[in-house]
Parts: sequence; C-alpha cells; structure tokens
Amino acid sequence: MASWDFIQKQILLGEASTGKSSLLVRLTDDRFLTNSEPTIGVEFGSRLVTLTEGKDEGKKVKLQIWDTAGQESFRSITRSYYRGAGGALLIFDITSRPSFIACRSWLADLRAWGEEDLVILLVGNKGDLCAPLEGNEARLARGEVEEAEEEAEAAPTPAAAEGGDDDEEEGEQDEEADTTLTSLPTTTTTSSDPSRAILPSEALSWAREEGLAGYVETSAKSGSGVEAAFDKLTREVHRRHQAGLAARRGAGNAGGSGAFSLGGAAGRSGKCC
Ligand SMILES: Nc1nc2c(ncn2[C@@H]2O[C@H](COP(=O)(O)OP(=O)(O)O)[C@@H](O)[C@H]2O)c(=O)[nH]1
Ligand SMILES: [Mg+2]
Repeated sequence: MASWDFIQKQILLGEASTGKSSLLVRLTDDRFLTNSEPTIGVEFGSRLVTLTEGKDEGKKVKLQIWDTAGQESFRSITRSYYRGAGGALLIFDITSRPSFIACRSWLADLRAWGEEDLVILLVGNKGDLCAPLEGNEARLARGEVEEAEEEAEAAPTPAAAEGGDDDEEEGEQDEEADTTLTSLPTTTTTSSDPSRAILPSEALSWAREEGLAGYVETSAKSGSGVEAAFDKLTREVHRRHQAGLAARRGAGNAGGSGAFSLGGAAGRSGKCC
C-alpha cells in the first residue's frame, strides 16, 4: 500500500541567493545549509503533507520539490523544470528590494512556461535578518490574511494611514521608486528596521494584484514559516485541483488536465492531485 494518496510537483523560483536551496534543505532535512556546502547538486526534495480540510482531510500528499540547481543565475531554466508543476514558490529576500522587483520577470516566466493552472505563492525569505514584526504586519507575514484584515478595518495601521499625513515626506521616495517599479505598488510602506526592504503589506498587495495565492515570510536559517509556506501551497494546489476536477465532471468531461501526473509515481497510488 502506498504511504501517500496524492502526488504534487512544486518548483522554486526567484533570484540567485534568495535562499531557495536553503529552504528546500530546511524543509526536507531540518537543517540550515551552511556556506561551506555547494548548493549546486541540491536539485530535488521530497516531503509528505497531510491535508487538513475537505473530503480528503487526513490524506497525504507527497511533494516532489524541484530546485534550480543554480541555473537561475544564467536564466537558463529549462522547460522541463516547469512542466507538470502544480505549485511554485516565488522567492525573494526581504532585505533586498532588487530581489523583490525581479519577481516580476520570474512571474512572467512562470506564466509563459508553467502549466495553465499553476498556483503561485510569494515567499519573502531571510526573516531572521530583520527585527520581529508586530500587529497587522506580523499576521500578514504569517499568511493570516483574514485576521490581519479584520484588525486593519478596526484600527488602520500606520502603513495604511501613510497616504494621508505623510504625503510630502513620502513624495521623493515614491518618485524614485516609480522609475523602477512600474506596476509594483508605489504606496510603498516604510519600515523602521533599516535591514528590511519589503514589508508584508507591500508584498501581499503585489501578490493580490497579480492573482497569486498569497504571501508568507520565512527564514531558512531559523526554520520559521518554512513548513507553513509549503503546506499552504500544497493545500491550495490540492483544493483548486479537486474543484477543477469536480467542475469538469459536472460538465461531463472526466479527463484531467494531466498537469500533475508524474509518470509511474502517480499510477502507484492511483491518483494524483
Ligand atoms: N540569514 C539568512 N541567510 C540565508 C537564509 N536563507 C539562505 N541564506 C543564505 O543566503 C545565501 C544563499 O542561499 P541559497 O540557499 O544558496 O540561495 P539560492 O541561490 O536561492 O539557492 C547563503 O549564504 C545562505 O546561507 C535565511 O533564511 N537567513
Ligand atoms: Mg540554489
């Protein structure tokens, strides 16, 4: 009997040095990849995720996570990397605005090469390098969007209020940002922490604008948020895929998209997700 019920391919994407290989090693080995180890060669990881809701609650998904093995430095990622992936983690380094801006072009690649129903989660890594967040921003960093929004409605955060009072002071900064950030949000939130380049509210706002599945902050170094990010993506891919299958069955077409089949592996358990 197979020890898992469904199988999913997920891919890691983002600029070099954002921590993709470190996140994979943290997830699969629960350790931090030190500088002395070459990241090239870490190409593949696997993990079981238990589903927590719906008719498949309690069932297990086997994740097959693909790492770029350094190819992203040359932007030479091959088509086979994207093929059959149900989920993608689009990763930037929260201390580096250029790595966040680069997510735009990685997203364009994902859309060009990825499966039509690919689910993309935006991930801000290296959380350990910044001061702990509080209140609304802390909830957004943990992916607790609904709770954070409820709180924001009740009491607007300083970030949300910035558009009003601080317009003059913000003006210069916004203009500068406009030259590089075409459609990225220009109501850039500021942080009192000099090492933080992107606040969760800004990352989430862009993720929503682009129709991504959400935003989560991680630290491959401390392990914080890492399982949560992969689990969130896995469950969302499964949920959407099951909803898609149900809709197709309802429409009298039981054929799947084939987007998630992984050769013989899927056949072993009889299903894929
Ligand atoms: N402080 C800190 N450093 C990290 C974290 N993740 C990765 N790094 C470091 O960032 C550098 C690049 O990481 P790596 O995983 O090779 O990035 P990749 O090129 O995207 O695969 C390495 O020096 C890592 O040790 C993190 O969460 N916190
Ligand atoms: Mg790497």
